[in-house]
Amino acid sequence: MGTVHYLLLCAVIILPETPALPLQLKAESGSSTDLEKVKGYLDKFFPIFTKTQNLSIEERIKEMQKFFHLTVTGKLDTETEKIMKLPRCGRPDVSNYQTLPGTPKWGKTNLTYKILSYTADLPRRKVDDAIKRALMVWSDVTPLQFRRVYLRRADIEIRFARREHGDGYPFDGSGGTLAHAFEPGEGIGGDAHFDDDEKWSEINQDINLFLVAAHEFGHSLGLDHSNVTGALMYPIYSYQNPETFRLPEDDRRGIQKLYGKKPSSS
Ligand code: TQI
Ligand code: CA
Ligand code: ZN
Ligand code: ZN
Repeated sequence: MGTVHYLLLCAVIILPETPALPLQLKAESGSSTDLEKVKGYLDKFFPIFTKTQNLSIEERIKEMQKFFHLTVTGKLDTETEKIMKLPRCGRPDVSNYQTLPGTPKWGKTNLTYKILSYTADLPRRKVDDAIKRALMVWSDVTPLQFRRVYLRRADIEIRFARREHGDGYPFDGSGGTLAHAFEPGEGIGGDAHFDDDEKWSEINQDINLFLVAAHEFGHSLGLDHSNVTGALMYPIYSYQNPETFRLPEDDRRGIQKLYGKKPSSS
């Protein structure tokens, strides 16, 4: 039995478009919704600072700004608001996670995968191709090898599904969660599910299947989120051209810590 790492669901915190103002000012003028939303965001993603009761909201914002390498002002400026509006997920960002808790990993290097269902957004062969390339991101830098199977059960079973789909982690319709994956293990372990209420795409604009799949397979192989901006396992979706995609160094170090380097081909 696998565990899906979902302590908190991804959330899009929508903050009203307003110029940067000190928080107290915002809270005083009109409703306190801004302040409540910011608190909600910080409670959700920076809970470590909630426990330290003495920290003011400014100080907590400063901590968040430090983490994201923003200008540390303690104020809800445009830059900070922008980050808060991005789709976020997972657990707190405070430490440098690389591998999942308990360091689950596959005890073999030959892994199988199976595609159980498809999305109507893309032709089947595009899906096959995106999945294959997303796995290659990881097999290119480790001794891992992936082989597709069609009939028997596979280590990594991939499917597109909507809403409740039998694992107790229902998808949420368009937006929000895009996909999830289970840590290495028997049964559902390693499996990756994609929300078919998203608009999946091969290239840009919408949600790029290759990039999301590469991220999910990182989880399927035992990686957790990284706090290195630009890493594939960084918990904010940022579009990169899949054609020129290169696995960032942070992710490479993470996966090689688990499985070692790719043996030089003889
Ligand atoms: N799905 C989350 C994710 O894969 C689910 C999740 C949260 C998760 N915490 C986890 C899975 C810890 C395993 C371990 O991160 S998501 C992104 C990104 C999502 C998000 O739909 O929010 C990508 C899926 F990084 F862009 F935010 C893919 Cl790339
Ligand atoms: Ca969704
Ligand atoms: Zn699922
Ligand atoms: Zn993730």
